[in-house]
Amino acid sequence: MQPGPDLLLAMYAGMLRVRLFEERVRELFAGGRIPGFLHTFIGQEAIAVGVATALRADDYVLSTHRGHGHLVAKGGSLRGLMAELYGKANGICHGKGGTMHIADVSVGYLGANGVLAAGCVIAPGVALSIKHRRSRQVALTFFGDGAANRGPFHEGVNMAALWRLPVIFFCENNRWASTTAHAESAAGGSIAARAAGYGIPGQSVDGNDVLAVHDAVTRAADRARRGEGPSLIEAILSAGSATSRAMGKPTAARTRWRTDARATRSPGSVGCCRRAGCSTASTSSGSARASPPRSTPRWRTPRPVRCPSPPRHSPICSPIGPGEIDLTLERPTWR
Ligand SMILES: Cc1ncc(C[n+]2csc(CCOP(=O)(O)OP(=O)(O)O)c2C)c(N)n1
Ligand SMILES: [Mg+2]
Repeated sequence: MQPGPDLLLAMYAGMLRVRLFEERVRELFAGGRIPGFLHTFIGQEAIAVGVATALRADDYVLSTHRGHGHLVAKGGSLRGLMAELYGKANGICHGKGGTMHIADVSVGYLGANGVLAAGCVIAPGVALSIKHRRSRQVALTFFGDGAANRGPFHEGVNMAALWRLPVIFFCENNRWASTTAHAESAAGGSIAARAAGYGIPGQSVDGNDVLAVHDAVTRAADRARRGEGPSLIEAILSAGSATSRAMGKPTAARTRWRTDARATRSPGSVGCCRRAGCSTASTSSGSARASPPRSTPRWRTPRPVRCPSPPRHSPICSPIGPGEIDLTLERPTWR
């Protein structure tokens, strides 16, 4: 089914929102203002938005180490996310999670995860709960092409298929796992084709095509809600997405990757956004810089995380509005 103009516009705005947020995060990280490690979502915007717009607001998403875009598209708060990246007390996980451990249960985002393919075995557990509660929700887990070569992928798909659980296994194939090329590390080539071994539907889609992603997830979600079990979707990105790397020092493989004809087709790379009044988006959160750092020292057992109230933007994203983030930068207080 072809989405109407409102949904198309929302998709476009959502992809822009993800891209502009990540561009700002990348700048801040490069400037030493955000601590730790960083895997941005640049170049994979169509996947996050295609998925989020196909799911219900109460469906669950389990993310990867590269999860900012998934959260933003699912309706997560930009302020809360930016504050989390800064390690501030008003971050979505009180500044204790950081980029690879963000979570926001209030929007159905059950968490990023630094352990590759971990979501593949957590999602069947979530789906088992859905099945028991008969809530007709769906649990979608993202994982990378590298993660697809780990055991938990096979364990999770096997169990979900056996018990007909409402899971969507969604592989983001950006053709690289750190410095290892997919073509040189995955037997058989197609990850979607592995579905046949478990007797479930498997489909490859163009990961730069938001409509193709939306369509594939809509069908997989319908099937899951009908009680027919899981599906496997592989979204393939053209010649490597703009960020199939963590930010770090250049290596020979990274240099090779950079010479790929990448990003030219990536959906967030459109040039009209600044004219469209979105220039405030290339900024960091004012509340993040101004708010206090997390108060609990690292070595104490953290208190249970209290989830913030639902953010005001809908899962179908709107462009970043004036005031939502601002241009002012300061040295972060932990330094
Ligand atoms: C179990 C495990 N092994 C190794 C790593 C180190 N590691 C972090 S990212 C990464 C590459 C992941 O590639 P892929 O799954 O394709 O995701 P992408 O980074 O391309 O989005 C590796 C090996 C890890 N985080 N977890
Ligand atoms: Mg990859």
